[in-house]
Amino acid sequence: MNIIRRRGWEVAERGVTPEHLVLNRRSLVAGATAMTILPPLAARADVPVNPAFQPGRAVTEEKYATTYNNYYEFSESKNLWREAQALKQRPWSIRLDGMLKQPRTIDIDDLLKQVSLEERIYRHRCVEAWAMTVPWTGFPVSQLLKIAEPLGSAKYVVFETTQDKVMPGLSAPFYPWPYVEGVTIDEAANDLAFISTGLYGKPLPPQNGGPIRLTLPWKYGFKSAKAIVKISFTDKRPTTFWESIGPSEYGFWANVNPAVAHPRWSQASERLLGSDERVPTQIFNGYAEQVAGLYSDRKNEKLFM
Ligand SMILES: Nc1nc2c(c(=O)[nH]1)N[C@H]1C(S)=C(S)[C@@H](COP(=O)(O)O)O[C@H]1N2
Ligand SMILES: [Mo]
Repeated sequence: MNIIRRRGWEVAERGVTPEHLVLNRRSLVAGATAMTILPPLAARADVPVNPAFQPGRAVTEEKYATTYNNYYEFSESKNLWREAQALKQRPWSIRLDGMLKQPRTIDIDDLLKQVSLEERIYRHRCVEAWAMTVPWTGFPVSQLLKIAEPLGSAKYVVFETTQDKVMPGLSAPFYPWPYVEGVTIDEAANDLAFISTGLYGKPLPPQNGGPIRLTLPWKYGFKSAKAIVKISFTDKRPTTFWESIGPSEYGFWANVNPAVAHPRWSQASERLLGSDERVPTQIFNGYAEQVAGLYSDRKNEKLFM
């Protein structure tokens, strides 16, 4: 007989309940103890699940999403999660800078008190053609815009990743650190644009970009900058990290499109983490209804790579 030792909070009926419901219920129970020892607002288990975001496919098992990562500050390999634990998640502050009413530095926990957290299940599509489906906790970027109060003349929001001594990749030559990503203000204001502070009902693990990262599910994953320490507003399009390394391979817009191949491989399908199943890739990663309108007046731009 197979004897399974369960921790107190694990639910027994896992086999008959859809995976994401199990995850939510489990984290609800786990939350009671987690809240007393963890930062209070990062990913409380009692945040409402937003039912508007149905991923249309199974949620990826947590162990795959948290052990197969892209995070070049740590390593070029996918197996960096252990090393990433060295990145201290508190204290953590974020510089709000550039074309906004009042440049300032804000503590992450002060920021989290000013937003309403929710959980959303999003599809994620890496430009390398692997994909996952995960429940993020966080808040829409539009709430950040309200707090930051950019000037009417600002056209872009730029997100910058921390540069910490525990990140061995920073000493690798060639890469133009810090990791910088950006979107237009109207993209940032779209309801899909999200700032994540949690994953699977828990505080966002360092390897996934904890304590705070961008999550743009209709764009290739490299647009979603991790471990954000600076958010600035500008009227000039920023040169983003991957774009400056290879502009023909990783453009500024980077919207998912199965019909536009990467110079070195097709983007027609993707491999789901965990099952390794190959499924067709969808235009805007399946979020065209929400975001296609952002691009109707931008036909002259290289929108898809
Ligand atoms: N700072 C930083 N952010 C980053 C990256 C990185 O190397 N450094 N990799 C990007 C890429 S290519 C992807 S696919 C996603 C991966 O997120 P995940 O590891 O949580 O799945 O993070 C993005 N954000
Ligand atoms: Mo990626």
